[in-house]
Amino acid sequence: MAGAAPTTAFGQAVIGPPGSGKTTYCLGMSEFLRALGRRVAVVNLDPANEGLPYECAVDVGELVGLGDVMDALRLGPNGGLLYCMEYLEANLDWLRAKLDPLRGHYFLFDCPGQVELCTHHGALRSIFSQMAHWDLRLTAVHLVDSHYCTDPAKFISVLCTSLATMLHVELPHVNLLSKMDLIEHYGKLAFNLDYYTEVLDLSYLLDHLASDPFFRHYRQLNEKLVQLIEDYSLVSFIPLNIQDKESVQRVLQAVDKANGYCFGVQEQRSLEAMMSAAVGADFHFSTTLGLQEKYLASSDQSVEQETMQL
Ligand SMILES: Nc1nc2c(ncn2[C@@H]2O[C@H](COP(=O)(O)OP(=O)(O)OP(=O)(O)O)[C@@H](O)[C@H]2O)c(=O)[nH]1
Ligand SMILES: [Mg+2]
Repeated sequence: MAGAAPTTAFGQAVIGPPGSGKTTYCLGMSEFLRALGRRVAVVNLDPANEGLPYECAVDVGELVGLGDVMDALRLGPNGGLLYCMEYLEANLDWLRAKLDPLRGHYFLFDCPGQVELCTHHGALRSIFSQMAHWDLRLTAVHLVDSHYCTDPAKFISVLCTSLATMLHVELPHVNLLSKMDLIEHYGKLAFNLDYYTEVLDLSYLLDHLASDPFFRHYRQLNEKLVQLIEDYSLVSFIPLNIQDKESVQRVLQAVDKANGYCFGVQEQRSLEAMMSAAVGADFHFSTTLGLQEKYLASSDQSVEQETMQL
């Protein structure tokens, strides 16, 4: 049988600003994956997370507590959190000892929301990089609240943060616009949703901003920022409604492609994934979506194996 060595593990590092929906995503994605028949282990790497809605296989809170750190070192919540991540970085043996018995599982890492951890602080990147040495192949799943689409200035700042995160974290990367179920409540968007997800011609955003007397003064700055984003040509988004199975399926498809899961242990799966990549279409997943839906409805645990063999 061709494919990855049995020790290779796959998973997702779920990152994004505070309140973007990371913990909710971990719950929704873990339920979806279990319905597909994958063995899932959710790892909480956020010491600030309280009352976790999912069953947690490993909790960083067992290693270091945010409250203890704040009290002992007289730090605020932000500084305390950064210290906790540095402490984890310095004690990765603990994490490895927790993860090794879970080999064979698909990992979801629920990460802290401090933006600096993903844009310039080194601890989280170093933890991910060490995991790669443990043959743990992660996709960074970066959630951004779709609310930001409603304001062109906020959307430009989100594009900058997403680009900085992609460059800093150094993992295969998928950006998501979360909470799509709420987008209609936020008011009418200035452009079609595709415009925000594809991130193509940003000059329209500039024109839209120029109509605001405040932002007119910053046109040159915004032009340079937009030019930078377009020059890298890296940022795009997938819309996510965590309640909608098709939406979660589309996300999973992109994540599996990014971390190589779809080229994994089953020869058949590898072949179909390679054909998909070759023809530039979602050959395997889209043809089996109907079947997966059917099995999801009946919660059949063997669905993934069966669909892979089609
Ligand atoms: N309507 C809606 N609400 C959501 C969705 N995802 C998350 N929420 C809500 O948004 C709030 C924040 O969600 P969390 O999952 O805790 O966000 P988080 O990114 O883990 O937050 P931090 O851990 O504080 O950084 C909660 O009240 C969730 O119920 C979604 O897809 N739709
Ligand atoms: Mg959380």
